[in-house]
Amino acid sequence: NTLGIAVIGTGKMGADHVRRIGATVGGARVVAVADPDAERVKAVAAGVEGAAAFTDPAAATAAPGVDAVLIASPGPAHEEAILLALERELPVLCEKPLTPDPEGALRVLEAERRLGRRLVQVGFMRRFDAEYERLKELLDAGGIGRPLFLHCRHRNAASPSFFTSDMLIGDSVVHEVDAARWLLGQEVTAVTVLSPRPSSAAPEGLSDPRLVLLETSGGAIVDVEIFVNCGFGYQVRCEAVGESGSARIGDGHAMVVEAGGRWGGEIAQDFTTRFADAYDRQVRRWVAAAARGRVDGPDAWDGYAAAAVAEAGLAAARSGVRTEVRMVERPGLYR
Ligand code: ISE
Repeated sequence: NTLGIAVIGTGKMGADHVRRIGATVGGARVVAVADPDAERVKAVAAGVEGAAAFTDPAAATAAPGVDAVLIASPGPAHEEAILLALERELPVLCEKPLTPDPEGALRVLEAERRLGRRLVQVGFMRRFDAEYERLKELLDAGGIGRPLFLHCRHRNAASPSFFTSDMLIGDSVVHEVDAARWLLGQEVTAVTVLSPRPSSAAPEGLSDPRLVLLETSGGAIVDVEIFVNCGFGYQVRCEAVGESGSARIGDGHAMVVEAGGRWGGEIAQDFTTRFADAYDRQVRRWVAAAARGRVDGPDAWDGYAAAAVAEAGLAAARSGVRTEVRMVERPGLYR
């Protein structure tokens, strides 16, 4: 029995997921794709046998054979697409951010509360990355003692033309927010954002890079350098410092070449390359759980928490002062 998937949004991530479902994910196939760009969606559908193209997400979600929905449209379009899927009680994998603001995420939580079950997984794919998993195992086993700091570096070679200063926090640092919550098993309670004079490589008006400080409920501190026009490649690093040791991931030294009197390696240029395995495993796990009508990855609560932290981060970036995160109490469904 194959799971029929509707993919909403056929930009960079949506097209990559369509390719992935065809190439590396068993037990599932794409039966519908939707994108407001009619030419683009037709071209993507043409590459998949039996996939129908739509410009309207509602029509794609209601198409025959759709058992689950993968949402990869821009953040502001997520809420509507999720609610459409939930109306039909379909399992959802939604790219991050779940919603750009906590209010939208709360409406998703409310829709799941009415259904009485969780159907939404958020695309925090770092939880499926082998290095992150090892770090989490080490921390959980107490291998470096109580964590004091996470020092994170998040660099993109270049930002796309539509990228804004808010997106450095809401679209990029949101990954570190989720990774920190997951690795530490704590909530983020306060955010401070420092913005140096922008890099001259950053597009006009973009506050890039930035330093984001997160405080957590267990008294740890997470510092994140976000630099989305670093020029040289895609790098995501994390060093955990605990009371009795430290551990580092993301050096990317999978292969070191020594030749011609030099040593060196390659730096991935893009997240679809660096996290290719994580994306594959994420979608496979989602498909396996969705086939049983379940969610076993990061859920809507995780999406809400990240949105609440992002909201505090945006306020902190504007005001320049430390801003506390406001969150509702965790509903029973998510405990
Ligand atoms: C993008 O949306 C991602 O999710 C990438 O992982 C991140 O590195 C990038 O900065 C975001 O724009």
